[in-house]
Amino acid sequence: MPHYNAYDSFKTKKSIEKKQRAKEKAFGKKTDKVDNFIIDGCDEYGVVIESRYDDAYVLYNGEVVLANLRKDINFGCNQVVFPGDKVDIEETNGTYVIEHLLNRTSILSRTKKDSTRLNDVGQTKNIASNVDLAVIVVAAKEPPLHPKFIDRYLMILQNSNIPAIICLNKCDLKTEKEEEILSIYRKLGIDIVETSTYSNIGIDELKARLINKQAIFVGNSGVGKSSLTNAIMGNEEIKTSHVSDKSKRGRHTTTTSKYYIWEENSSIIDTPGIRSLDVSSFNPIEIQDYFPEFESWKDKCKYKDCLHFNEPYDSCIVKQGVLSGLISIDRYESYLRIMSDALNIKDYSEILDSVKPEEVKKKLK
Ligand SMILES: Nc1nc2c(ncn2[C@@H]2O[C@H](COP(=O)(O)OP(=O)(O)O)[C@@H](O)[C@H]2O)c(=O)[nH]1
Ligand SMILES: [Mg+2]
Ligand SMILES: [Zn+2]
Repeated sequence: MPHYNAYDSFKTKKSIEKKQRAKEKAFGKKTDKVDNFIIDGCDEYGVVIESRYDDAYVLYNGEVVLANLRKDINFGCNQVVFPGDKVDIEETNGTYVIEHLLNRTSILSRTKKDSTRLNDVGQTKNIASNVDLAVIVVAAKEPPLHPKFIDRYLMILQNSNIPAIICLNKCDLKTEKEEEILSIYRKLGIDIVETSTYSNIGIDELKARLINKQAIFVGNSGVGKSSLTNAIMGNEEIKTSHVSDKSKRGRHTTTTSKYYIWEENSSIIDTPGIRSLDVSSFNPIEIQDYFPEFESWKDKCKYKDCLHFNEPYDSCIVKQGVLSGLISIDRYESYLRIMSDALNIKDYSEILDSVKPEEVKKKLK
């Protein structure tokens, strides 16, 4: 696993300097920034369960405490610690302070790692730390299952080097159509667990995947992440919302990521719906790397730097793979959608139409 550290949060000189100035204003002298904030280990660490603007709820010695960030690193930046972070805590007269952050094994981020464009605090979009496994939760229905909801998450997770599985929740509502979509991911070798929190199906299977791991639930609002967390926790502590009948969309109940321990060494981070992956930091030529099924085709494209986008059909073997039905058109559509975001092009429908396999065309008639 690659090693990321908290400097990810203080990415560029510009933002560090800005904070340094703010600190100097507050403390009236130069300090050595965050240099001694990150350490390799300590005797007893706490785990951040919810981070706020300049403090965090930390699970420490079996209880949840509210801890402030150490003064010299607390300068109005809400991107210092994240759920899952291990922190060294000091207590003085009932006041808790996060003195150090333990080195991270992974950090889940919505933006591309090590990008030169991560140049101010507002753009850093880290979600959780030290994640061993991510569960992409989707619903069979309400909201409807669509590959586009899965593909961006797969991209985020691969980019963050975090292993992922898919959990199809609300399997009580599953039909043939959803099974077809799932088969795309089965072919890609992704582990899929089907669950229903209503019928108590698949919960043990899901637990078996999560045991001894720090796991995270990601997925759109309303798919059942909090209900699954409830089912695994085995109590009713976590409130879930009701899908409003009008829009069939879940209402936001979880507004920040939260951390739950359900077994010794086994935890779940429940996240609010992550709206989008920020693709502006990806180089368009790299996006195909996140679509492994293009792999065996793309080297045969006429142009070495083929983007499988605007290139003519007869020069692009990936497009031919889509037309022949050997590459899923839904996945290709996801690819086009992400590419058009990255290239800042609004409409990709013409490209998509040009590769629709005959049977798809017939269906549409
Ligand atoms: N039919 C069905 N509905 C479910 C299931 N699990 C959760 N729901 C409902 O889906 C809605 C959203 O659930 P919630 O856990 O808040 O989703 P979250 O936004 O992903 O955390 C709630 O109304 C739940 O009662 C399930 O297995 N089957
Ligand atoms: Mg929720
Ligand atoms: Zn091509």
